[in-house]
Order: sequence, then C-alpha cells, then structure tokens
Amino acid sequence: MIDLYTAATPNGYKISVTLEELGLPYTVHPIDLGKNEQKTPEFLKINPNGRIPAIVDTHEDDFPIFESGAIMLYLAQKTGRLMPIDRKGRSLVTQWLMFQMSGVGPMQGQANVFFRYFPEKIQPAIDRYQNETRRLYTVLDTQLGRHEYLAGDYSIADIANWSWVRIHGWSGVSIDGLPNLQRWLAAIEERPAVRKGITVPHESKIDLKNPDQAAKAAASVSSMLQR
Ligand SMILES: N[C@@H](CCC(=O)N[C@@H](CS)C(=O)NCC(=O)O)C(=O)O
Repeated sequence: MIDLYTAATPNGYKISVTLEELGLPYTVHPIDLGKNEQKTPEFLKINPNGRIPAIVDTHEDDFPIFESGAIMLYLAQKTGRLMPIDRKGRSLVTQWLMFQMSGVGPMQGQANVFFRYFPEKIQPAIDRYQNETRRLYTVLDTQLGRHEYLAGDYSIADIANWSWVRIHGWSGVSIDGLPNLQRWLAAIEERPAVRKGITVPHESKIDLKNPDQAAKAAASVSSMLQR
C-alpha cells in the first residue's frame, strides 16, 4: 500500500514510527545516503528535493509525497488517526508539527552538522545552534508541563518532535532541568510501535551510543557534506 523510501535518521524515523502506529502495511526501500542514492534520477521523480523520507501511495495511483511533515499529515488524514478532525484540534497538532519542521529539525540538524560533522570547529556556530535548540526544548518543556502530550492526545506532533529530541545527546544539547520533556521522552520511548519504527530500515540500524557505529555514521555524513 505504501512504499517508504528512508534511512536511519530522525526524519526517516518520523515516518516509520507513524506507519507503525497506524498499523498500515508498507514496503521499506532503504536509501543509502553515503552512496548518494537520494540524488538518482529515479528518486528525484519521487522527491525533487533529493532527500529522505518520501513515500508513494500505491493505492492512490502511485501518488508520491515528500517532506516528512507533509507525509505525516497525509497519513493522519488518510486514516483519520493521530490527529483530531475538528478544526481547532487539527490546528493545534499542525502548529506543533510546524514547530518541529521549522524549528527543532533545522536548528538541531545544524547543531549536528557543526558539532559532529564539520571538518573545522567553528565555536560560534556550534553555540548558536545548540543554544537555539535548547531554547526550543524549553518551549516544549513548558507546553508539556501543562499537558501530557503536545497537542491534545498523542499525535503526529509528538512523533515528529520526539524523533529529534531523543538524539539530543548526539547534538550536544542537554535536557537537564527540563523534567516535563524528560517524562514525555521516556513515555513515548515505551510505545511498542515507536520501538519498532526506530529499527527501520533494519539493514542500517545505527546505535549512536556505540562509538564505532557513531564514528562510521559521522564519517558518512561528513563525506556527504563535502560533495
Ligand atoms: N525537511 C525535510 C528534510 C529532509 C532531510 O534533511 N533529510 C536528510 C536525512 S535526515 C537527507 O536526506 N539528507 C541527504 C542529503 O542532504 O543529501 C523533511 O523533513 O523531510
């Protein structure tokens, strides 16, 4: 039903976790970012931006979708789950999803680039992106101090933000002093669909706490940045 083009990254996990939560059947097509498979002409027909994740809905005339937030909205609307149907409820979920797409993802992504992958250590750039990521975490923490989840019931907004916040250590951003964020992180981690989703694609499961695997992942991204 759904073809998923993905790799073992936070943006990829957003979609595999969503598909697992929804119980939708899907076929995984691992994309090797180290080999630049995301830039092949065939893949660019699915995602003109040449990045993962992307999906093709084979039940909808092979309709292709790129941008992880757009994919999550599509899947939630297709199934009527992980997002309410009333206008305000839907807006709340969209707000916290966009917060991740425009804030946490890009800022933490750049924190990773400058803290982990860039050949030179440019401290002001590292500080800028780590501090901004931490600031965004405090916004999440405040919201989670008032509510169990970010936008009403557990939703795609939680999955999107969680997929990034869970690798805060890799980005060098502390979550000390953010008890609500810590509570939410741990609660989502326990969900069976989440645990399964973060093993997709199975072939390239990377344990960032394993120094050898982490060094290999960092080297692969560094070489990508130099292309
Ligand atoms: N805004 C995009 C970001 C996608 C993105 O940056 N994907 C990364 C992996 S997490 C990628 O494919 N990088 C390979 C490249 O830049 O060539 C989304 O949310 O889908």
